Amino acid sequence: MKRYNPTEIEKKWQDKWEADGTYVTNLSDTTRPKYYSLSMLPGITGAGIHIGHGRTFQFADIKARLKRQQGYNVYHPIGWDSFGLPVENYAIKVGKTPRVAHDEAKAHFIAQLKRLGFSYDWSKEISTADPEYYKWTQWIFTQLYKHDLAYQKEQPQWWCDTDNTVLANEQVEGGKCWRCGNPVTKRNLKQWFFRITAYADEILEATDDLDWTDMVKTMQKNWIGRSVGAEVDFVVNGQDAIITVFTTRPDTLFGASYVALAPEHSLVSQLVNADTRAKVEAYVQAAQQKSDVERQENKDKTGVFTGSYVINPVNGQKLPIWVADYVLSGYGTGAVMAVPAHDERDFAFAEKFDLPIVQVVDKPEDSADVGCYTGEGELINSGQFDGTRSEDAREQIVAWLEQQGSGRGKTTYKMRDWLISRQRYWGAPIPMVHVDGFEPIAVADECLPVILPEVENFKPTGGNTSVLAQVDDWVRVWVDVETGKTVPITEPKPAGDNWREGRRETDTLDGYACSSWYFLRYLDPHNDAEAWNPERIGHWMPVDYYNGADHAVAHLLYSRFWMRFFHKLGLVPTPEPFKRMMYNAYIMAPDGQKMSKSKGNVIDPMEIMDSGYGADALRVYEMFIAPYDMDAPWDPRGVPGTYRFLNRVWNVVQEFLAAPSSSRVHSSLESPQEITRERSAGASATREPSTASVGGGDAATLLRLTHSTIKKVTRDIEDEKFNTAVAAMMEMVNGLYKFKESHGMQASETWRFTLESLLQILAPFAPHITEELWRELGHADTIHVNHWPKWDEKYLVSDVMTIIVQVNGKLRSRLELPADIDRQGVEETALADANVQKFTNNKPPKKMVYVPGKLLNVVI
Ligand code: ANZ
Repeated sequence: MKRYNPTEIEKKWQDKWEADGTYVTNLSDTTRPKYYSLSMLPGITGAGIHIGHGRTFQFADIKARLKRQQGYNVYHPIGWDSFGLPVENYAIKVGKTPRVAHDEAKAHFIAQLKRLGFSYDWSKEISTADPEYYKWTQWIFTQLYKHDLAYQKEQPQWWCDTDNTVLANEQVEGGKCWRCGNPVTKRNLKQWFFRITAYADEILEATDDLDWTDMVKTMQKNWIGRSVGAEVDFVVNGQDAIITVFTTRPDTLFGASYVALAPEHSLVSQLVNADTRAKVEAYVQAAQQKSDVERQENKDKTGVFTGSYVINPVNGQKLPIWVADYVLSGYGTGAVMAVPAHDERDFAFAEKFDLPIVQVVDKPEDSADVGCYTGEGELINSGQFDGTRSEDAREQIVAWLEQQGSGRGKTTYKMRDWLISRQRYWGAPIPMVHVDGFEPIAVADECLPVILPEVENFKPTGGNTSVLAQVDDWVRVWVDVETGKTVPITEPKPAGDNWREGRRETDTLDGYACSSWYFLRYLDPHNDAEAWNPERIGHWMPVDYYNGADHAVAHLLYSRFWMRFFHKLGLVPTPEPFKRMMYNAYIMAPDGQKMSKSKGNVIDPMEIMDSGYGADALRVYEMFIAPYDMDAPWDPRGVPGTYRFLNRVWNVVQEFLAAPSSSRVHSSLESPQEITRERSAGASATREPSTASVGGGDAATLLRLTHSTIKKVTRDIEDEKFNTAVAAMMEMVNGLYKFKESHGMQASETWRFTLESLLQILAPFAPHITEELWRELGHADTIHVNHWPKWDEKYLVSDVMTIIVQVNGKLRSRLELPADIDRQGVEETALADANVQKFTNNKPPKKMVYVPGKLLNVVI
């Protein structure tokens, strides 16, 4: 019998698939239903992928394979997130240019992905650092600029001293840089932003309806952080100044006992007096050393009184104005009205500084809150609003304030505009030109791309610009201030009044910009006249299945923002890019820790495949290891286990091929090989045999097992329950071996149907072995296209029956019994049943009356 040798067959089929273009998609074919399955664009790093990444890629591959086998026109592309910090930092580490370091690392990536047998359409590969690609990233930038969604602003920005660049809010995690983990500081800089906040409401409102992993949806909503409330104006006592606060609880306005300003608030300096000035200034300075996170987490509240007061618009009360660092300058108005009785931070502050605590919302008697009550209730101590429910009072008090001209309804967001410029070399140049006395000028479409110049030394200097600022011939440029057309400075100045000397923008785009639209370019990757053809992508968008294990906030928010923008321009058919988005959990190292190079616990898929187990055994274990959303430690015994399973699949098919043919079925044929020849000449679909082929009830057992497994695996892949799909196939194979032991193996139609179905449902998980065996069974075409078995419910009807048991004519019990149980079996089970025994008291029955399949009456 031939032995299973993955090393031999896997390479063979990978080459054959490539030669045949098995996974190449005809994007213009709109006659079949489409399925667009995508893994998040891989970022290139030196180390290549480990088995955790491999698993993440595999989810979208399996979904693609299922649909391809089901007859869909499936698109499963691959490409590279080539620009950005990770690649540039890697290049610095290995002492090569980013381009060279990237290309070398990419070659290793490709080798890994190909060995793993992913069904990518390699003919449409893209890279975000190719000029043909970033030309269109730049074009999108100019479109955003022309629609007032890209702008420049000077303000304090997050700055990472290690990576020498500014960072977006989304790239600062707990006060630390997302890449290097070092604490960030702030620098005052003029930077480019995308106005994502203009889309905050739209994006937020569409989030609930998305068919996405809940955790990701929640993270998106929290990041946008919409708060509905009001702004209230407090007049400063004795000054011509107003302090506006943002509050989500205007219903508590009568309970305000002080107002607190962020240390950075612009009014602070004018509220101090000779006595307080020095103390306040010292406090403000100290606060600037702390990060927002520290300021918010700090339990011990700090603050200082300014010496001034405001007037509460609802009751004319004088309230002291404090400066406190728990109030953040970047949120709301940077000022709060403090209500210690109903807000915990204000409560802690009031206790510490001995400020009044006035309860204005009655707390329910059963409330467990001590000191401060943050829930809803009836208003008290609130003048004309006493007795009103706090939920209703919010609206009424805002209406009253609006009438008085001292407040208004207001919605705020935690999300800030998207900071997109970077002071680093390795990115798409921002396609803008500066000319004194003019607004920044967008480079004309026909002058794109603005090519990233080659430089000797690309390393960041730590200054406020990228090294591009030193490439004088590139920075200086002739520009038509009207049209944005550009001509190199080394050429003569063109004739005409509009031509000036300008300076190119020297910041580059953050990598996140490049990866916010790649799923559109995939659909039209070689188009050099436009970013994509709207008609063509009209058929293919949205992405049907999107998978990743990272970027739950930034990448998905940015992509949704751009997609909505394109939708408004009429360039895409839907406002949302990803129909179904799944976020998978991590594979941990065998020691239970996160896999990382620094911990030395990374497992390279190549190692496992090279040791002779092959890609299929690895792939099957990657899915079997755990549910997709549960972190799981890698078990070194896992792959040997799935390898044994695949061996059993291999061997049972070999036995079938060697088995004597069942004369009843194929009386005219000699051997399975001949059956095979007949089949491959005809229809490729597996014919369903009649129950008679292996003989009555025996065949029914095989068919039931097969149909129920087809159903389970189909449903499980649809629901991303990949691990239980594998378990079901393992059970099926165990069942086949048991059946074989008791009934023997025959080259029957039933066995053929069973084994071919098994190969078909296993194919997405183990594409190589299934292809090999499928061909051995005589098929001339690939198993991976148009071959998914259908189950027939008729084989799944339950084979149990319900028998009603009476004692002396009264219903006492119901028994679920196998349909083929005989009368004696029914009687014995009934007499042993606890409910029955309660009434028979173990006395032997006088007689028993049995209505077959329905009822047993025990007479005592
Ligand atoms: C009075 C009040 C009474 C508040 C009460 C809460 C409870 P979210 O939900 O996160 O939007 N706040 C406003 N601006 C702030 C800032 N810049 N820094 C720190 N805190 C700020 O929170 C809104 C609430 O946080 C606002 O409502 C305000 O306190 C505070 F019983 O106003 B509240």
